[in-house]
Amino acid sequence: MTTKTSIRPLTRPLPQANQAADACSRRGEEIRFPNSRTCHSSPGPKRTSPAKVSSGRGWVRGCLFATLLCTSTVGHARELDIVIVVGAEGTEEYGKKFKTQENAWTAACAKAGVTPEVYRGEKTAAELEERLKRTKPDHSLWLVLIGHGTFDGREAKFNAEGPDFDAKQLAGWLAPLKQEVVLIDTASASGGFIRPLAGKGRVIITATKSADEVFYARFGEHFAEAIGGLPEADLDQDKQVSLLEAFRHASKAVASFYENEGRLATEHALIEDNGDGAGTRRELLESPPADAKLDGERAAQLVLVLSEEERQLTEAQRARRDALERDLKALKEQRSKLEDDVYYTRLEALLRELGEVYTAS
Ligand SMILES: [Ca+2]
Ligand SMILES: [Ca+2]
Repeated sequence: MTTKTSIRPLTRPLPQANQAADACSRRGEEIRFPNSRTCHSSPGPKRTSPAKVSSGRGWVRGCLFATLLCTSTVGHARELDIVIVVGAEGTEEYGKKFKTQENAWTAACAKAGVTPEVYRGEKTAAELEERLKRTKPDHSLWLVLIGHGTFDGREAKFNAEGPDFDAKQLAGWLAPLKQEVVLIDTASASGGFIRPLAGKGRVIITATKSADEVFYARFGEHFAEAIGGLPEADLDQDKQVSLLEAFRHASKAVASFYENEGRLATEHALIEDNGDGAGTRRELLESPPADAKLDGERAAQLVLVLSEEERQLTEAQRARRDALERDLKALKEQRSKLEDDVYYTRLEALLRELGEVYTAS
């Protein structure tokens, strides 16, 4: 666990900060601390993978993991519940597709050390409502919807066996939950689930951009394949696939499908994790407009199948680390508005706390 430490100006960086600076130097970045050395190098080696994405945190994590003084190779238990809902298949062909997705999720959960709960059948809606009432408050929840969706012009619905349920109903069932909730709705018309369900502590991924996109959505097939750790989906090459990476991989695969088929795309996936109720498409993440408030920051930190290094952190350590990384990103975004001394003092303090998270294990 992290212990709170009063921060005072350093005459030289702590070992962790020093190593962060060294790693930074190797990558051709610049980092300076007040009253300490400047680390400034020529451009580092060029990245060879065109798919690799700069997360802005990789170098920090890399060198801090190198300082992780962990004597145990046993991973910590996950405080994560995965609830999978499989809807009405409609036809045998779709039933097979849904089963393939369910199997991919089950396999991914097995790799993650999490036992998924699967709901299907005539009582799906009622059983899901009851299940959500029993959610453990100290566990985060991922809810995965696999199936068809519908839109009657007013409400987007998930087509369960037995009675359907709509976005407002699901929002009501989830309302009492205080923990972080991830909703991955891979059904057609799922875009209609974003606005009623968005909010603080929510990550929502939908196969379509609106309730109007009602044709069968392929997004879920690719997402289920990626979330288990598909190497091609690991854009930042940290040996794990985040929710954001799975979203980007699946969105791109869907776009390629329609392009290769010469067909007009009938599905455009969205991700929403900043709580404003407006989802972001992959294309915007590829070329973000200046000052755009895009989604994806939190989703980039959430992973089902953790890398070997990540498994050495407890959930509490990971949560603290994730919060510090968000603070680090926010600080960098304010860089132009801050005096050098203020910026580097805050940067140093954050790196020091990050170091404490890793050495506390
Ligand atoms: Ca990754
Ligand atoms: Ca948003």
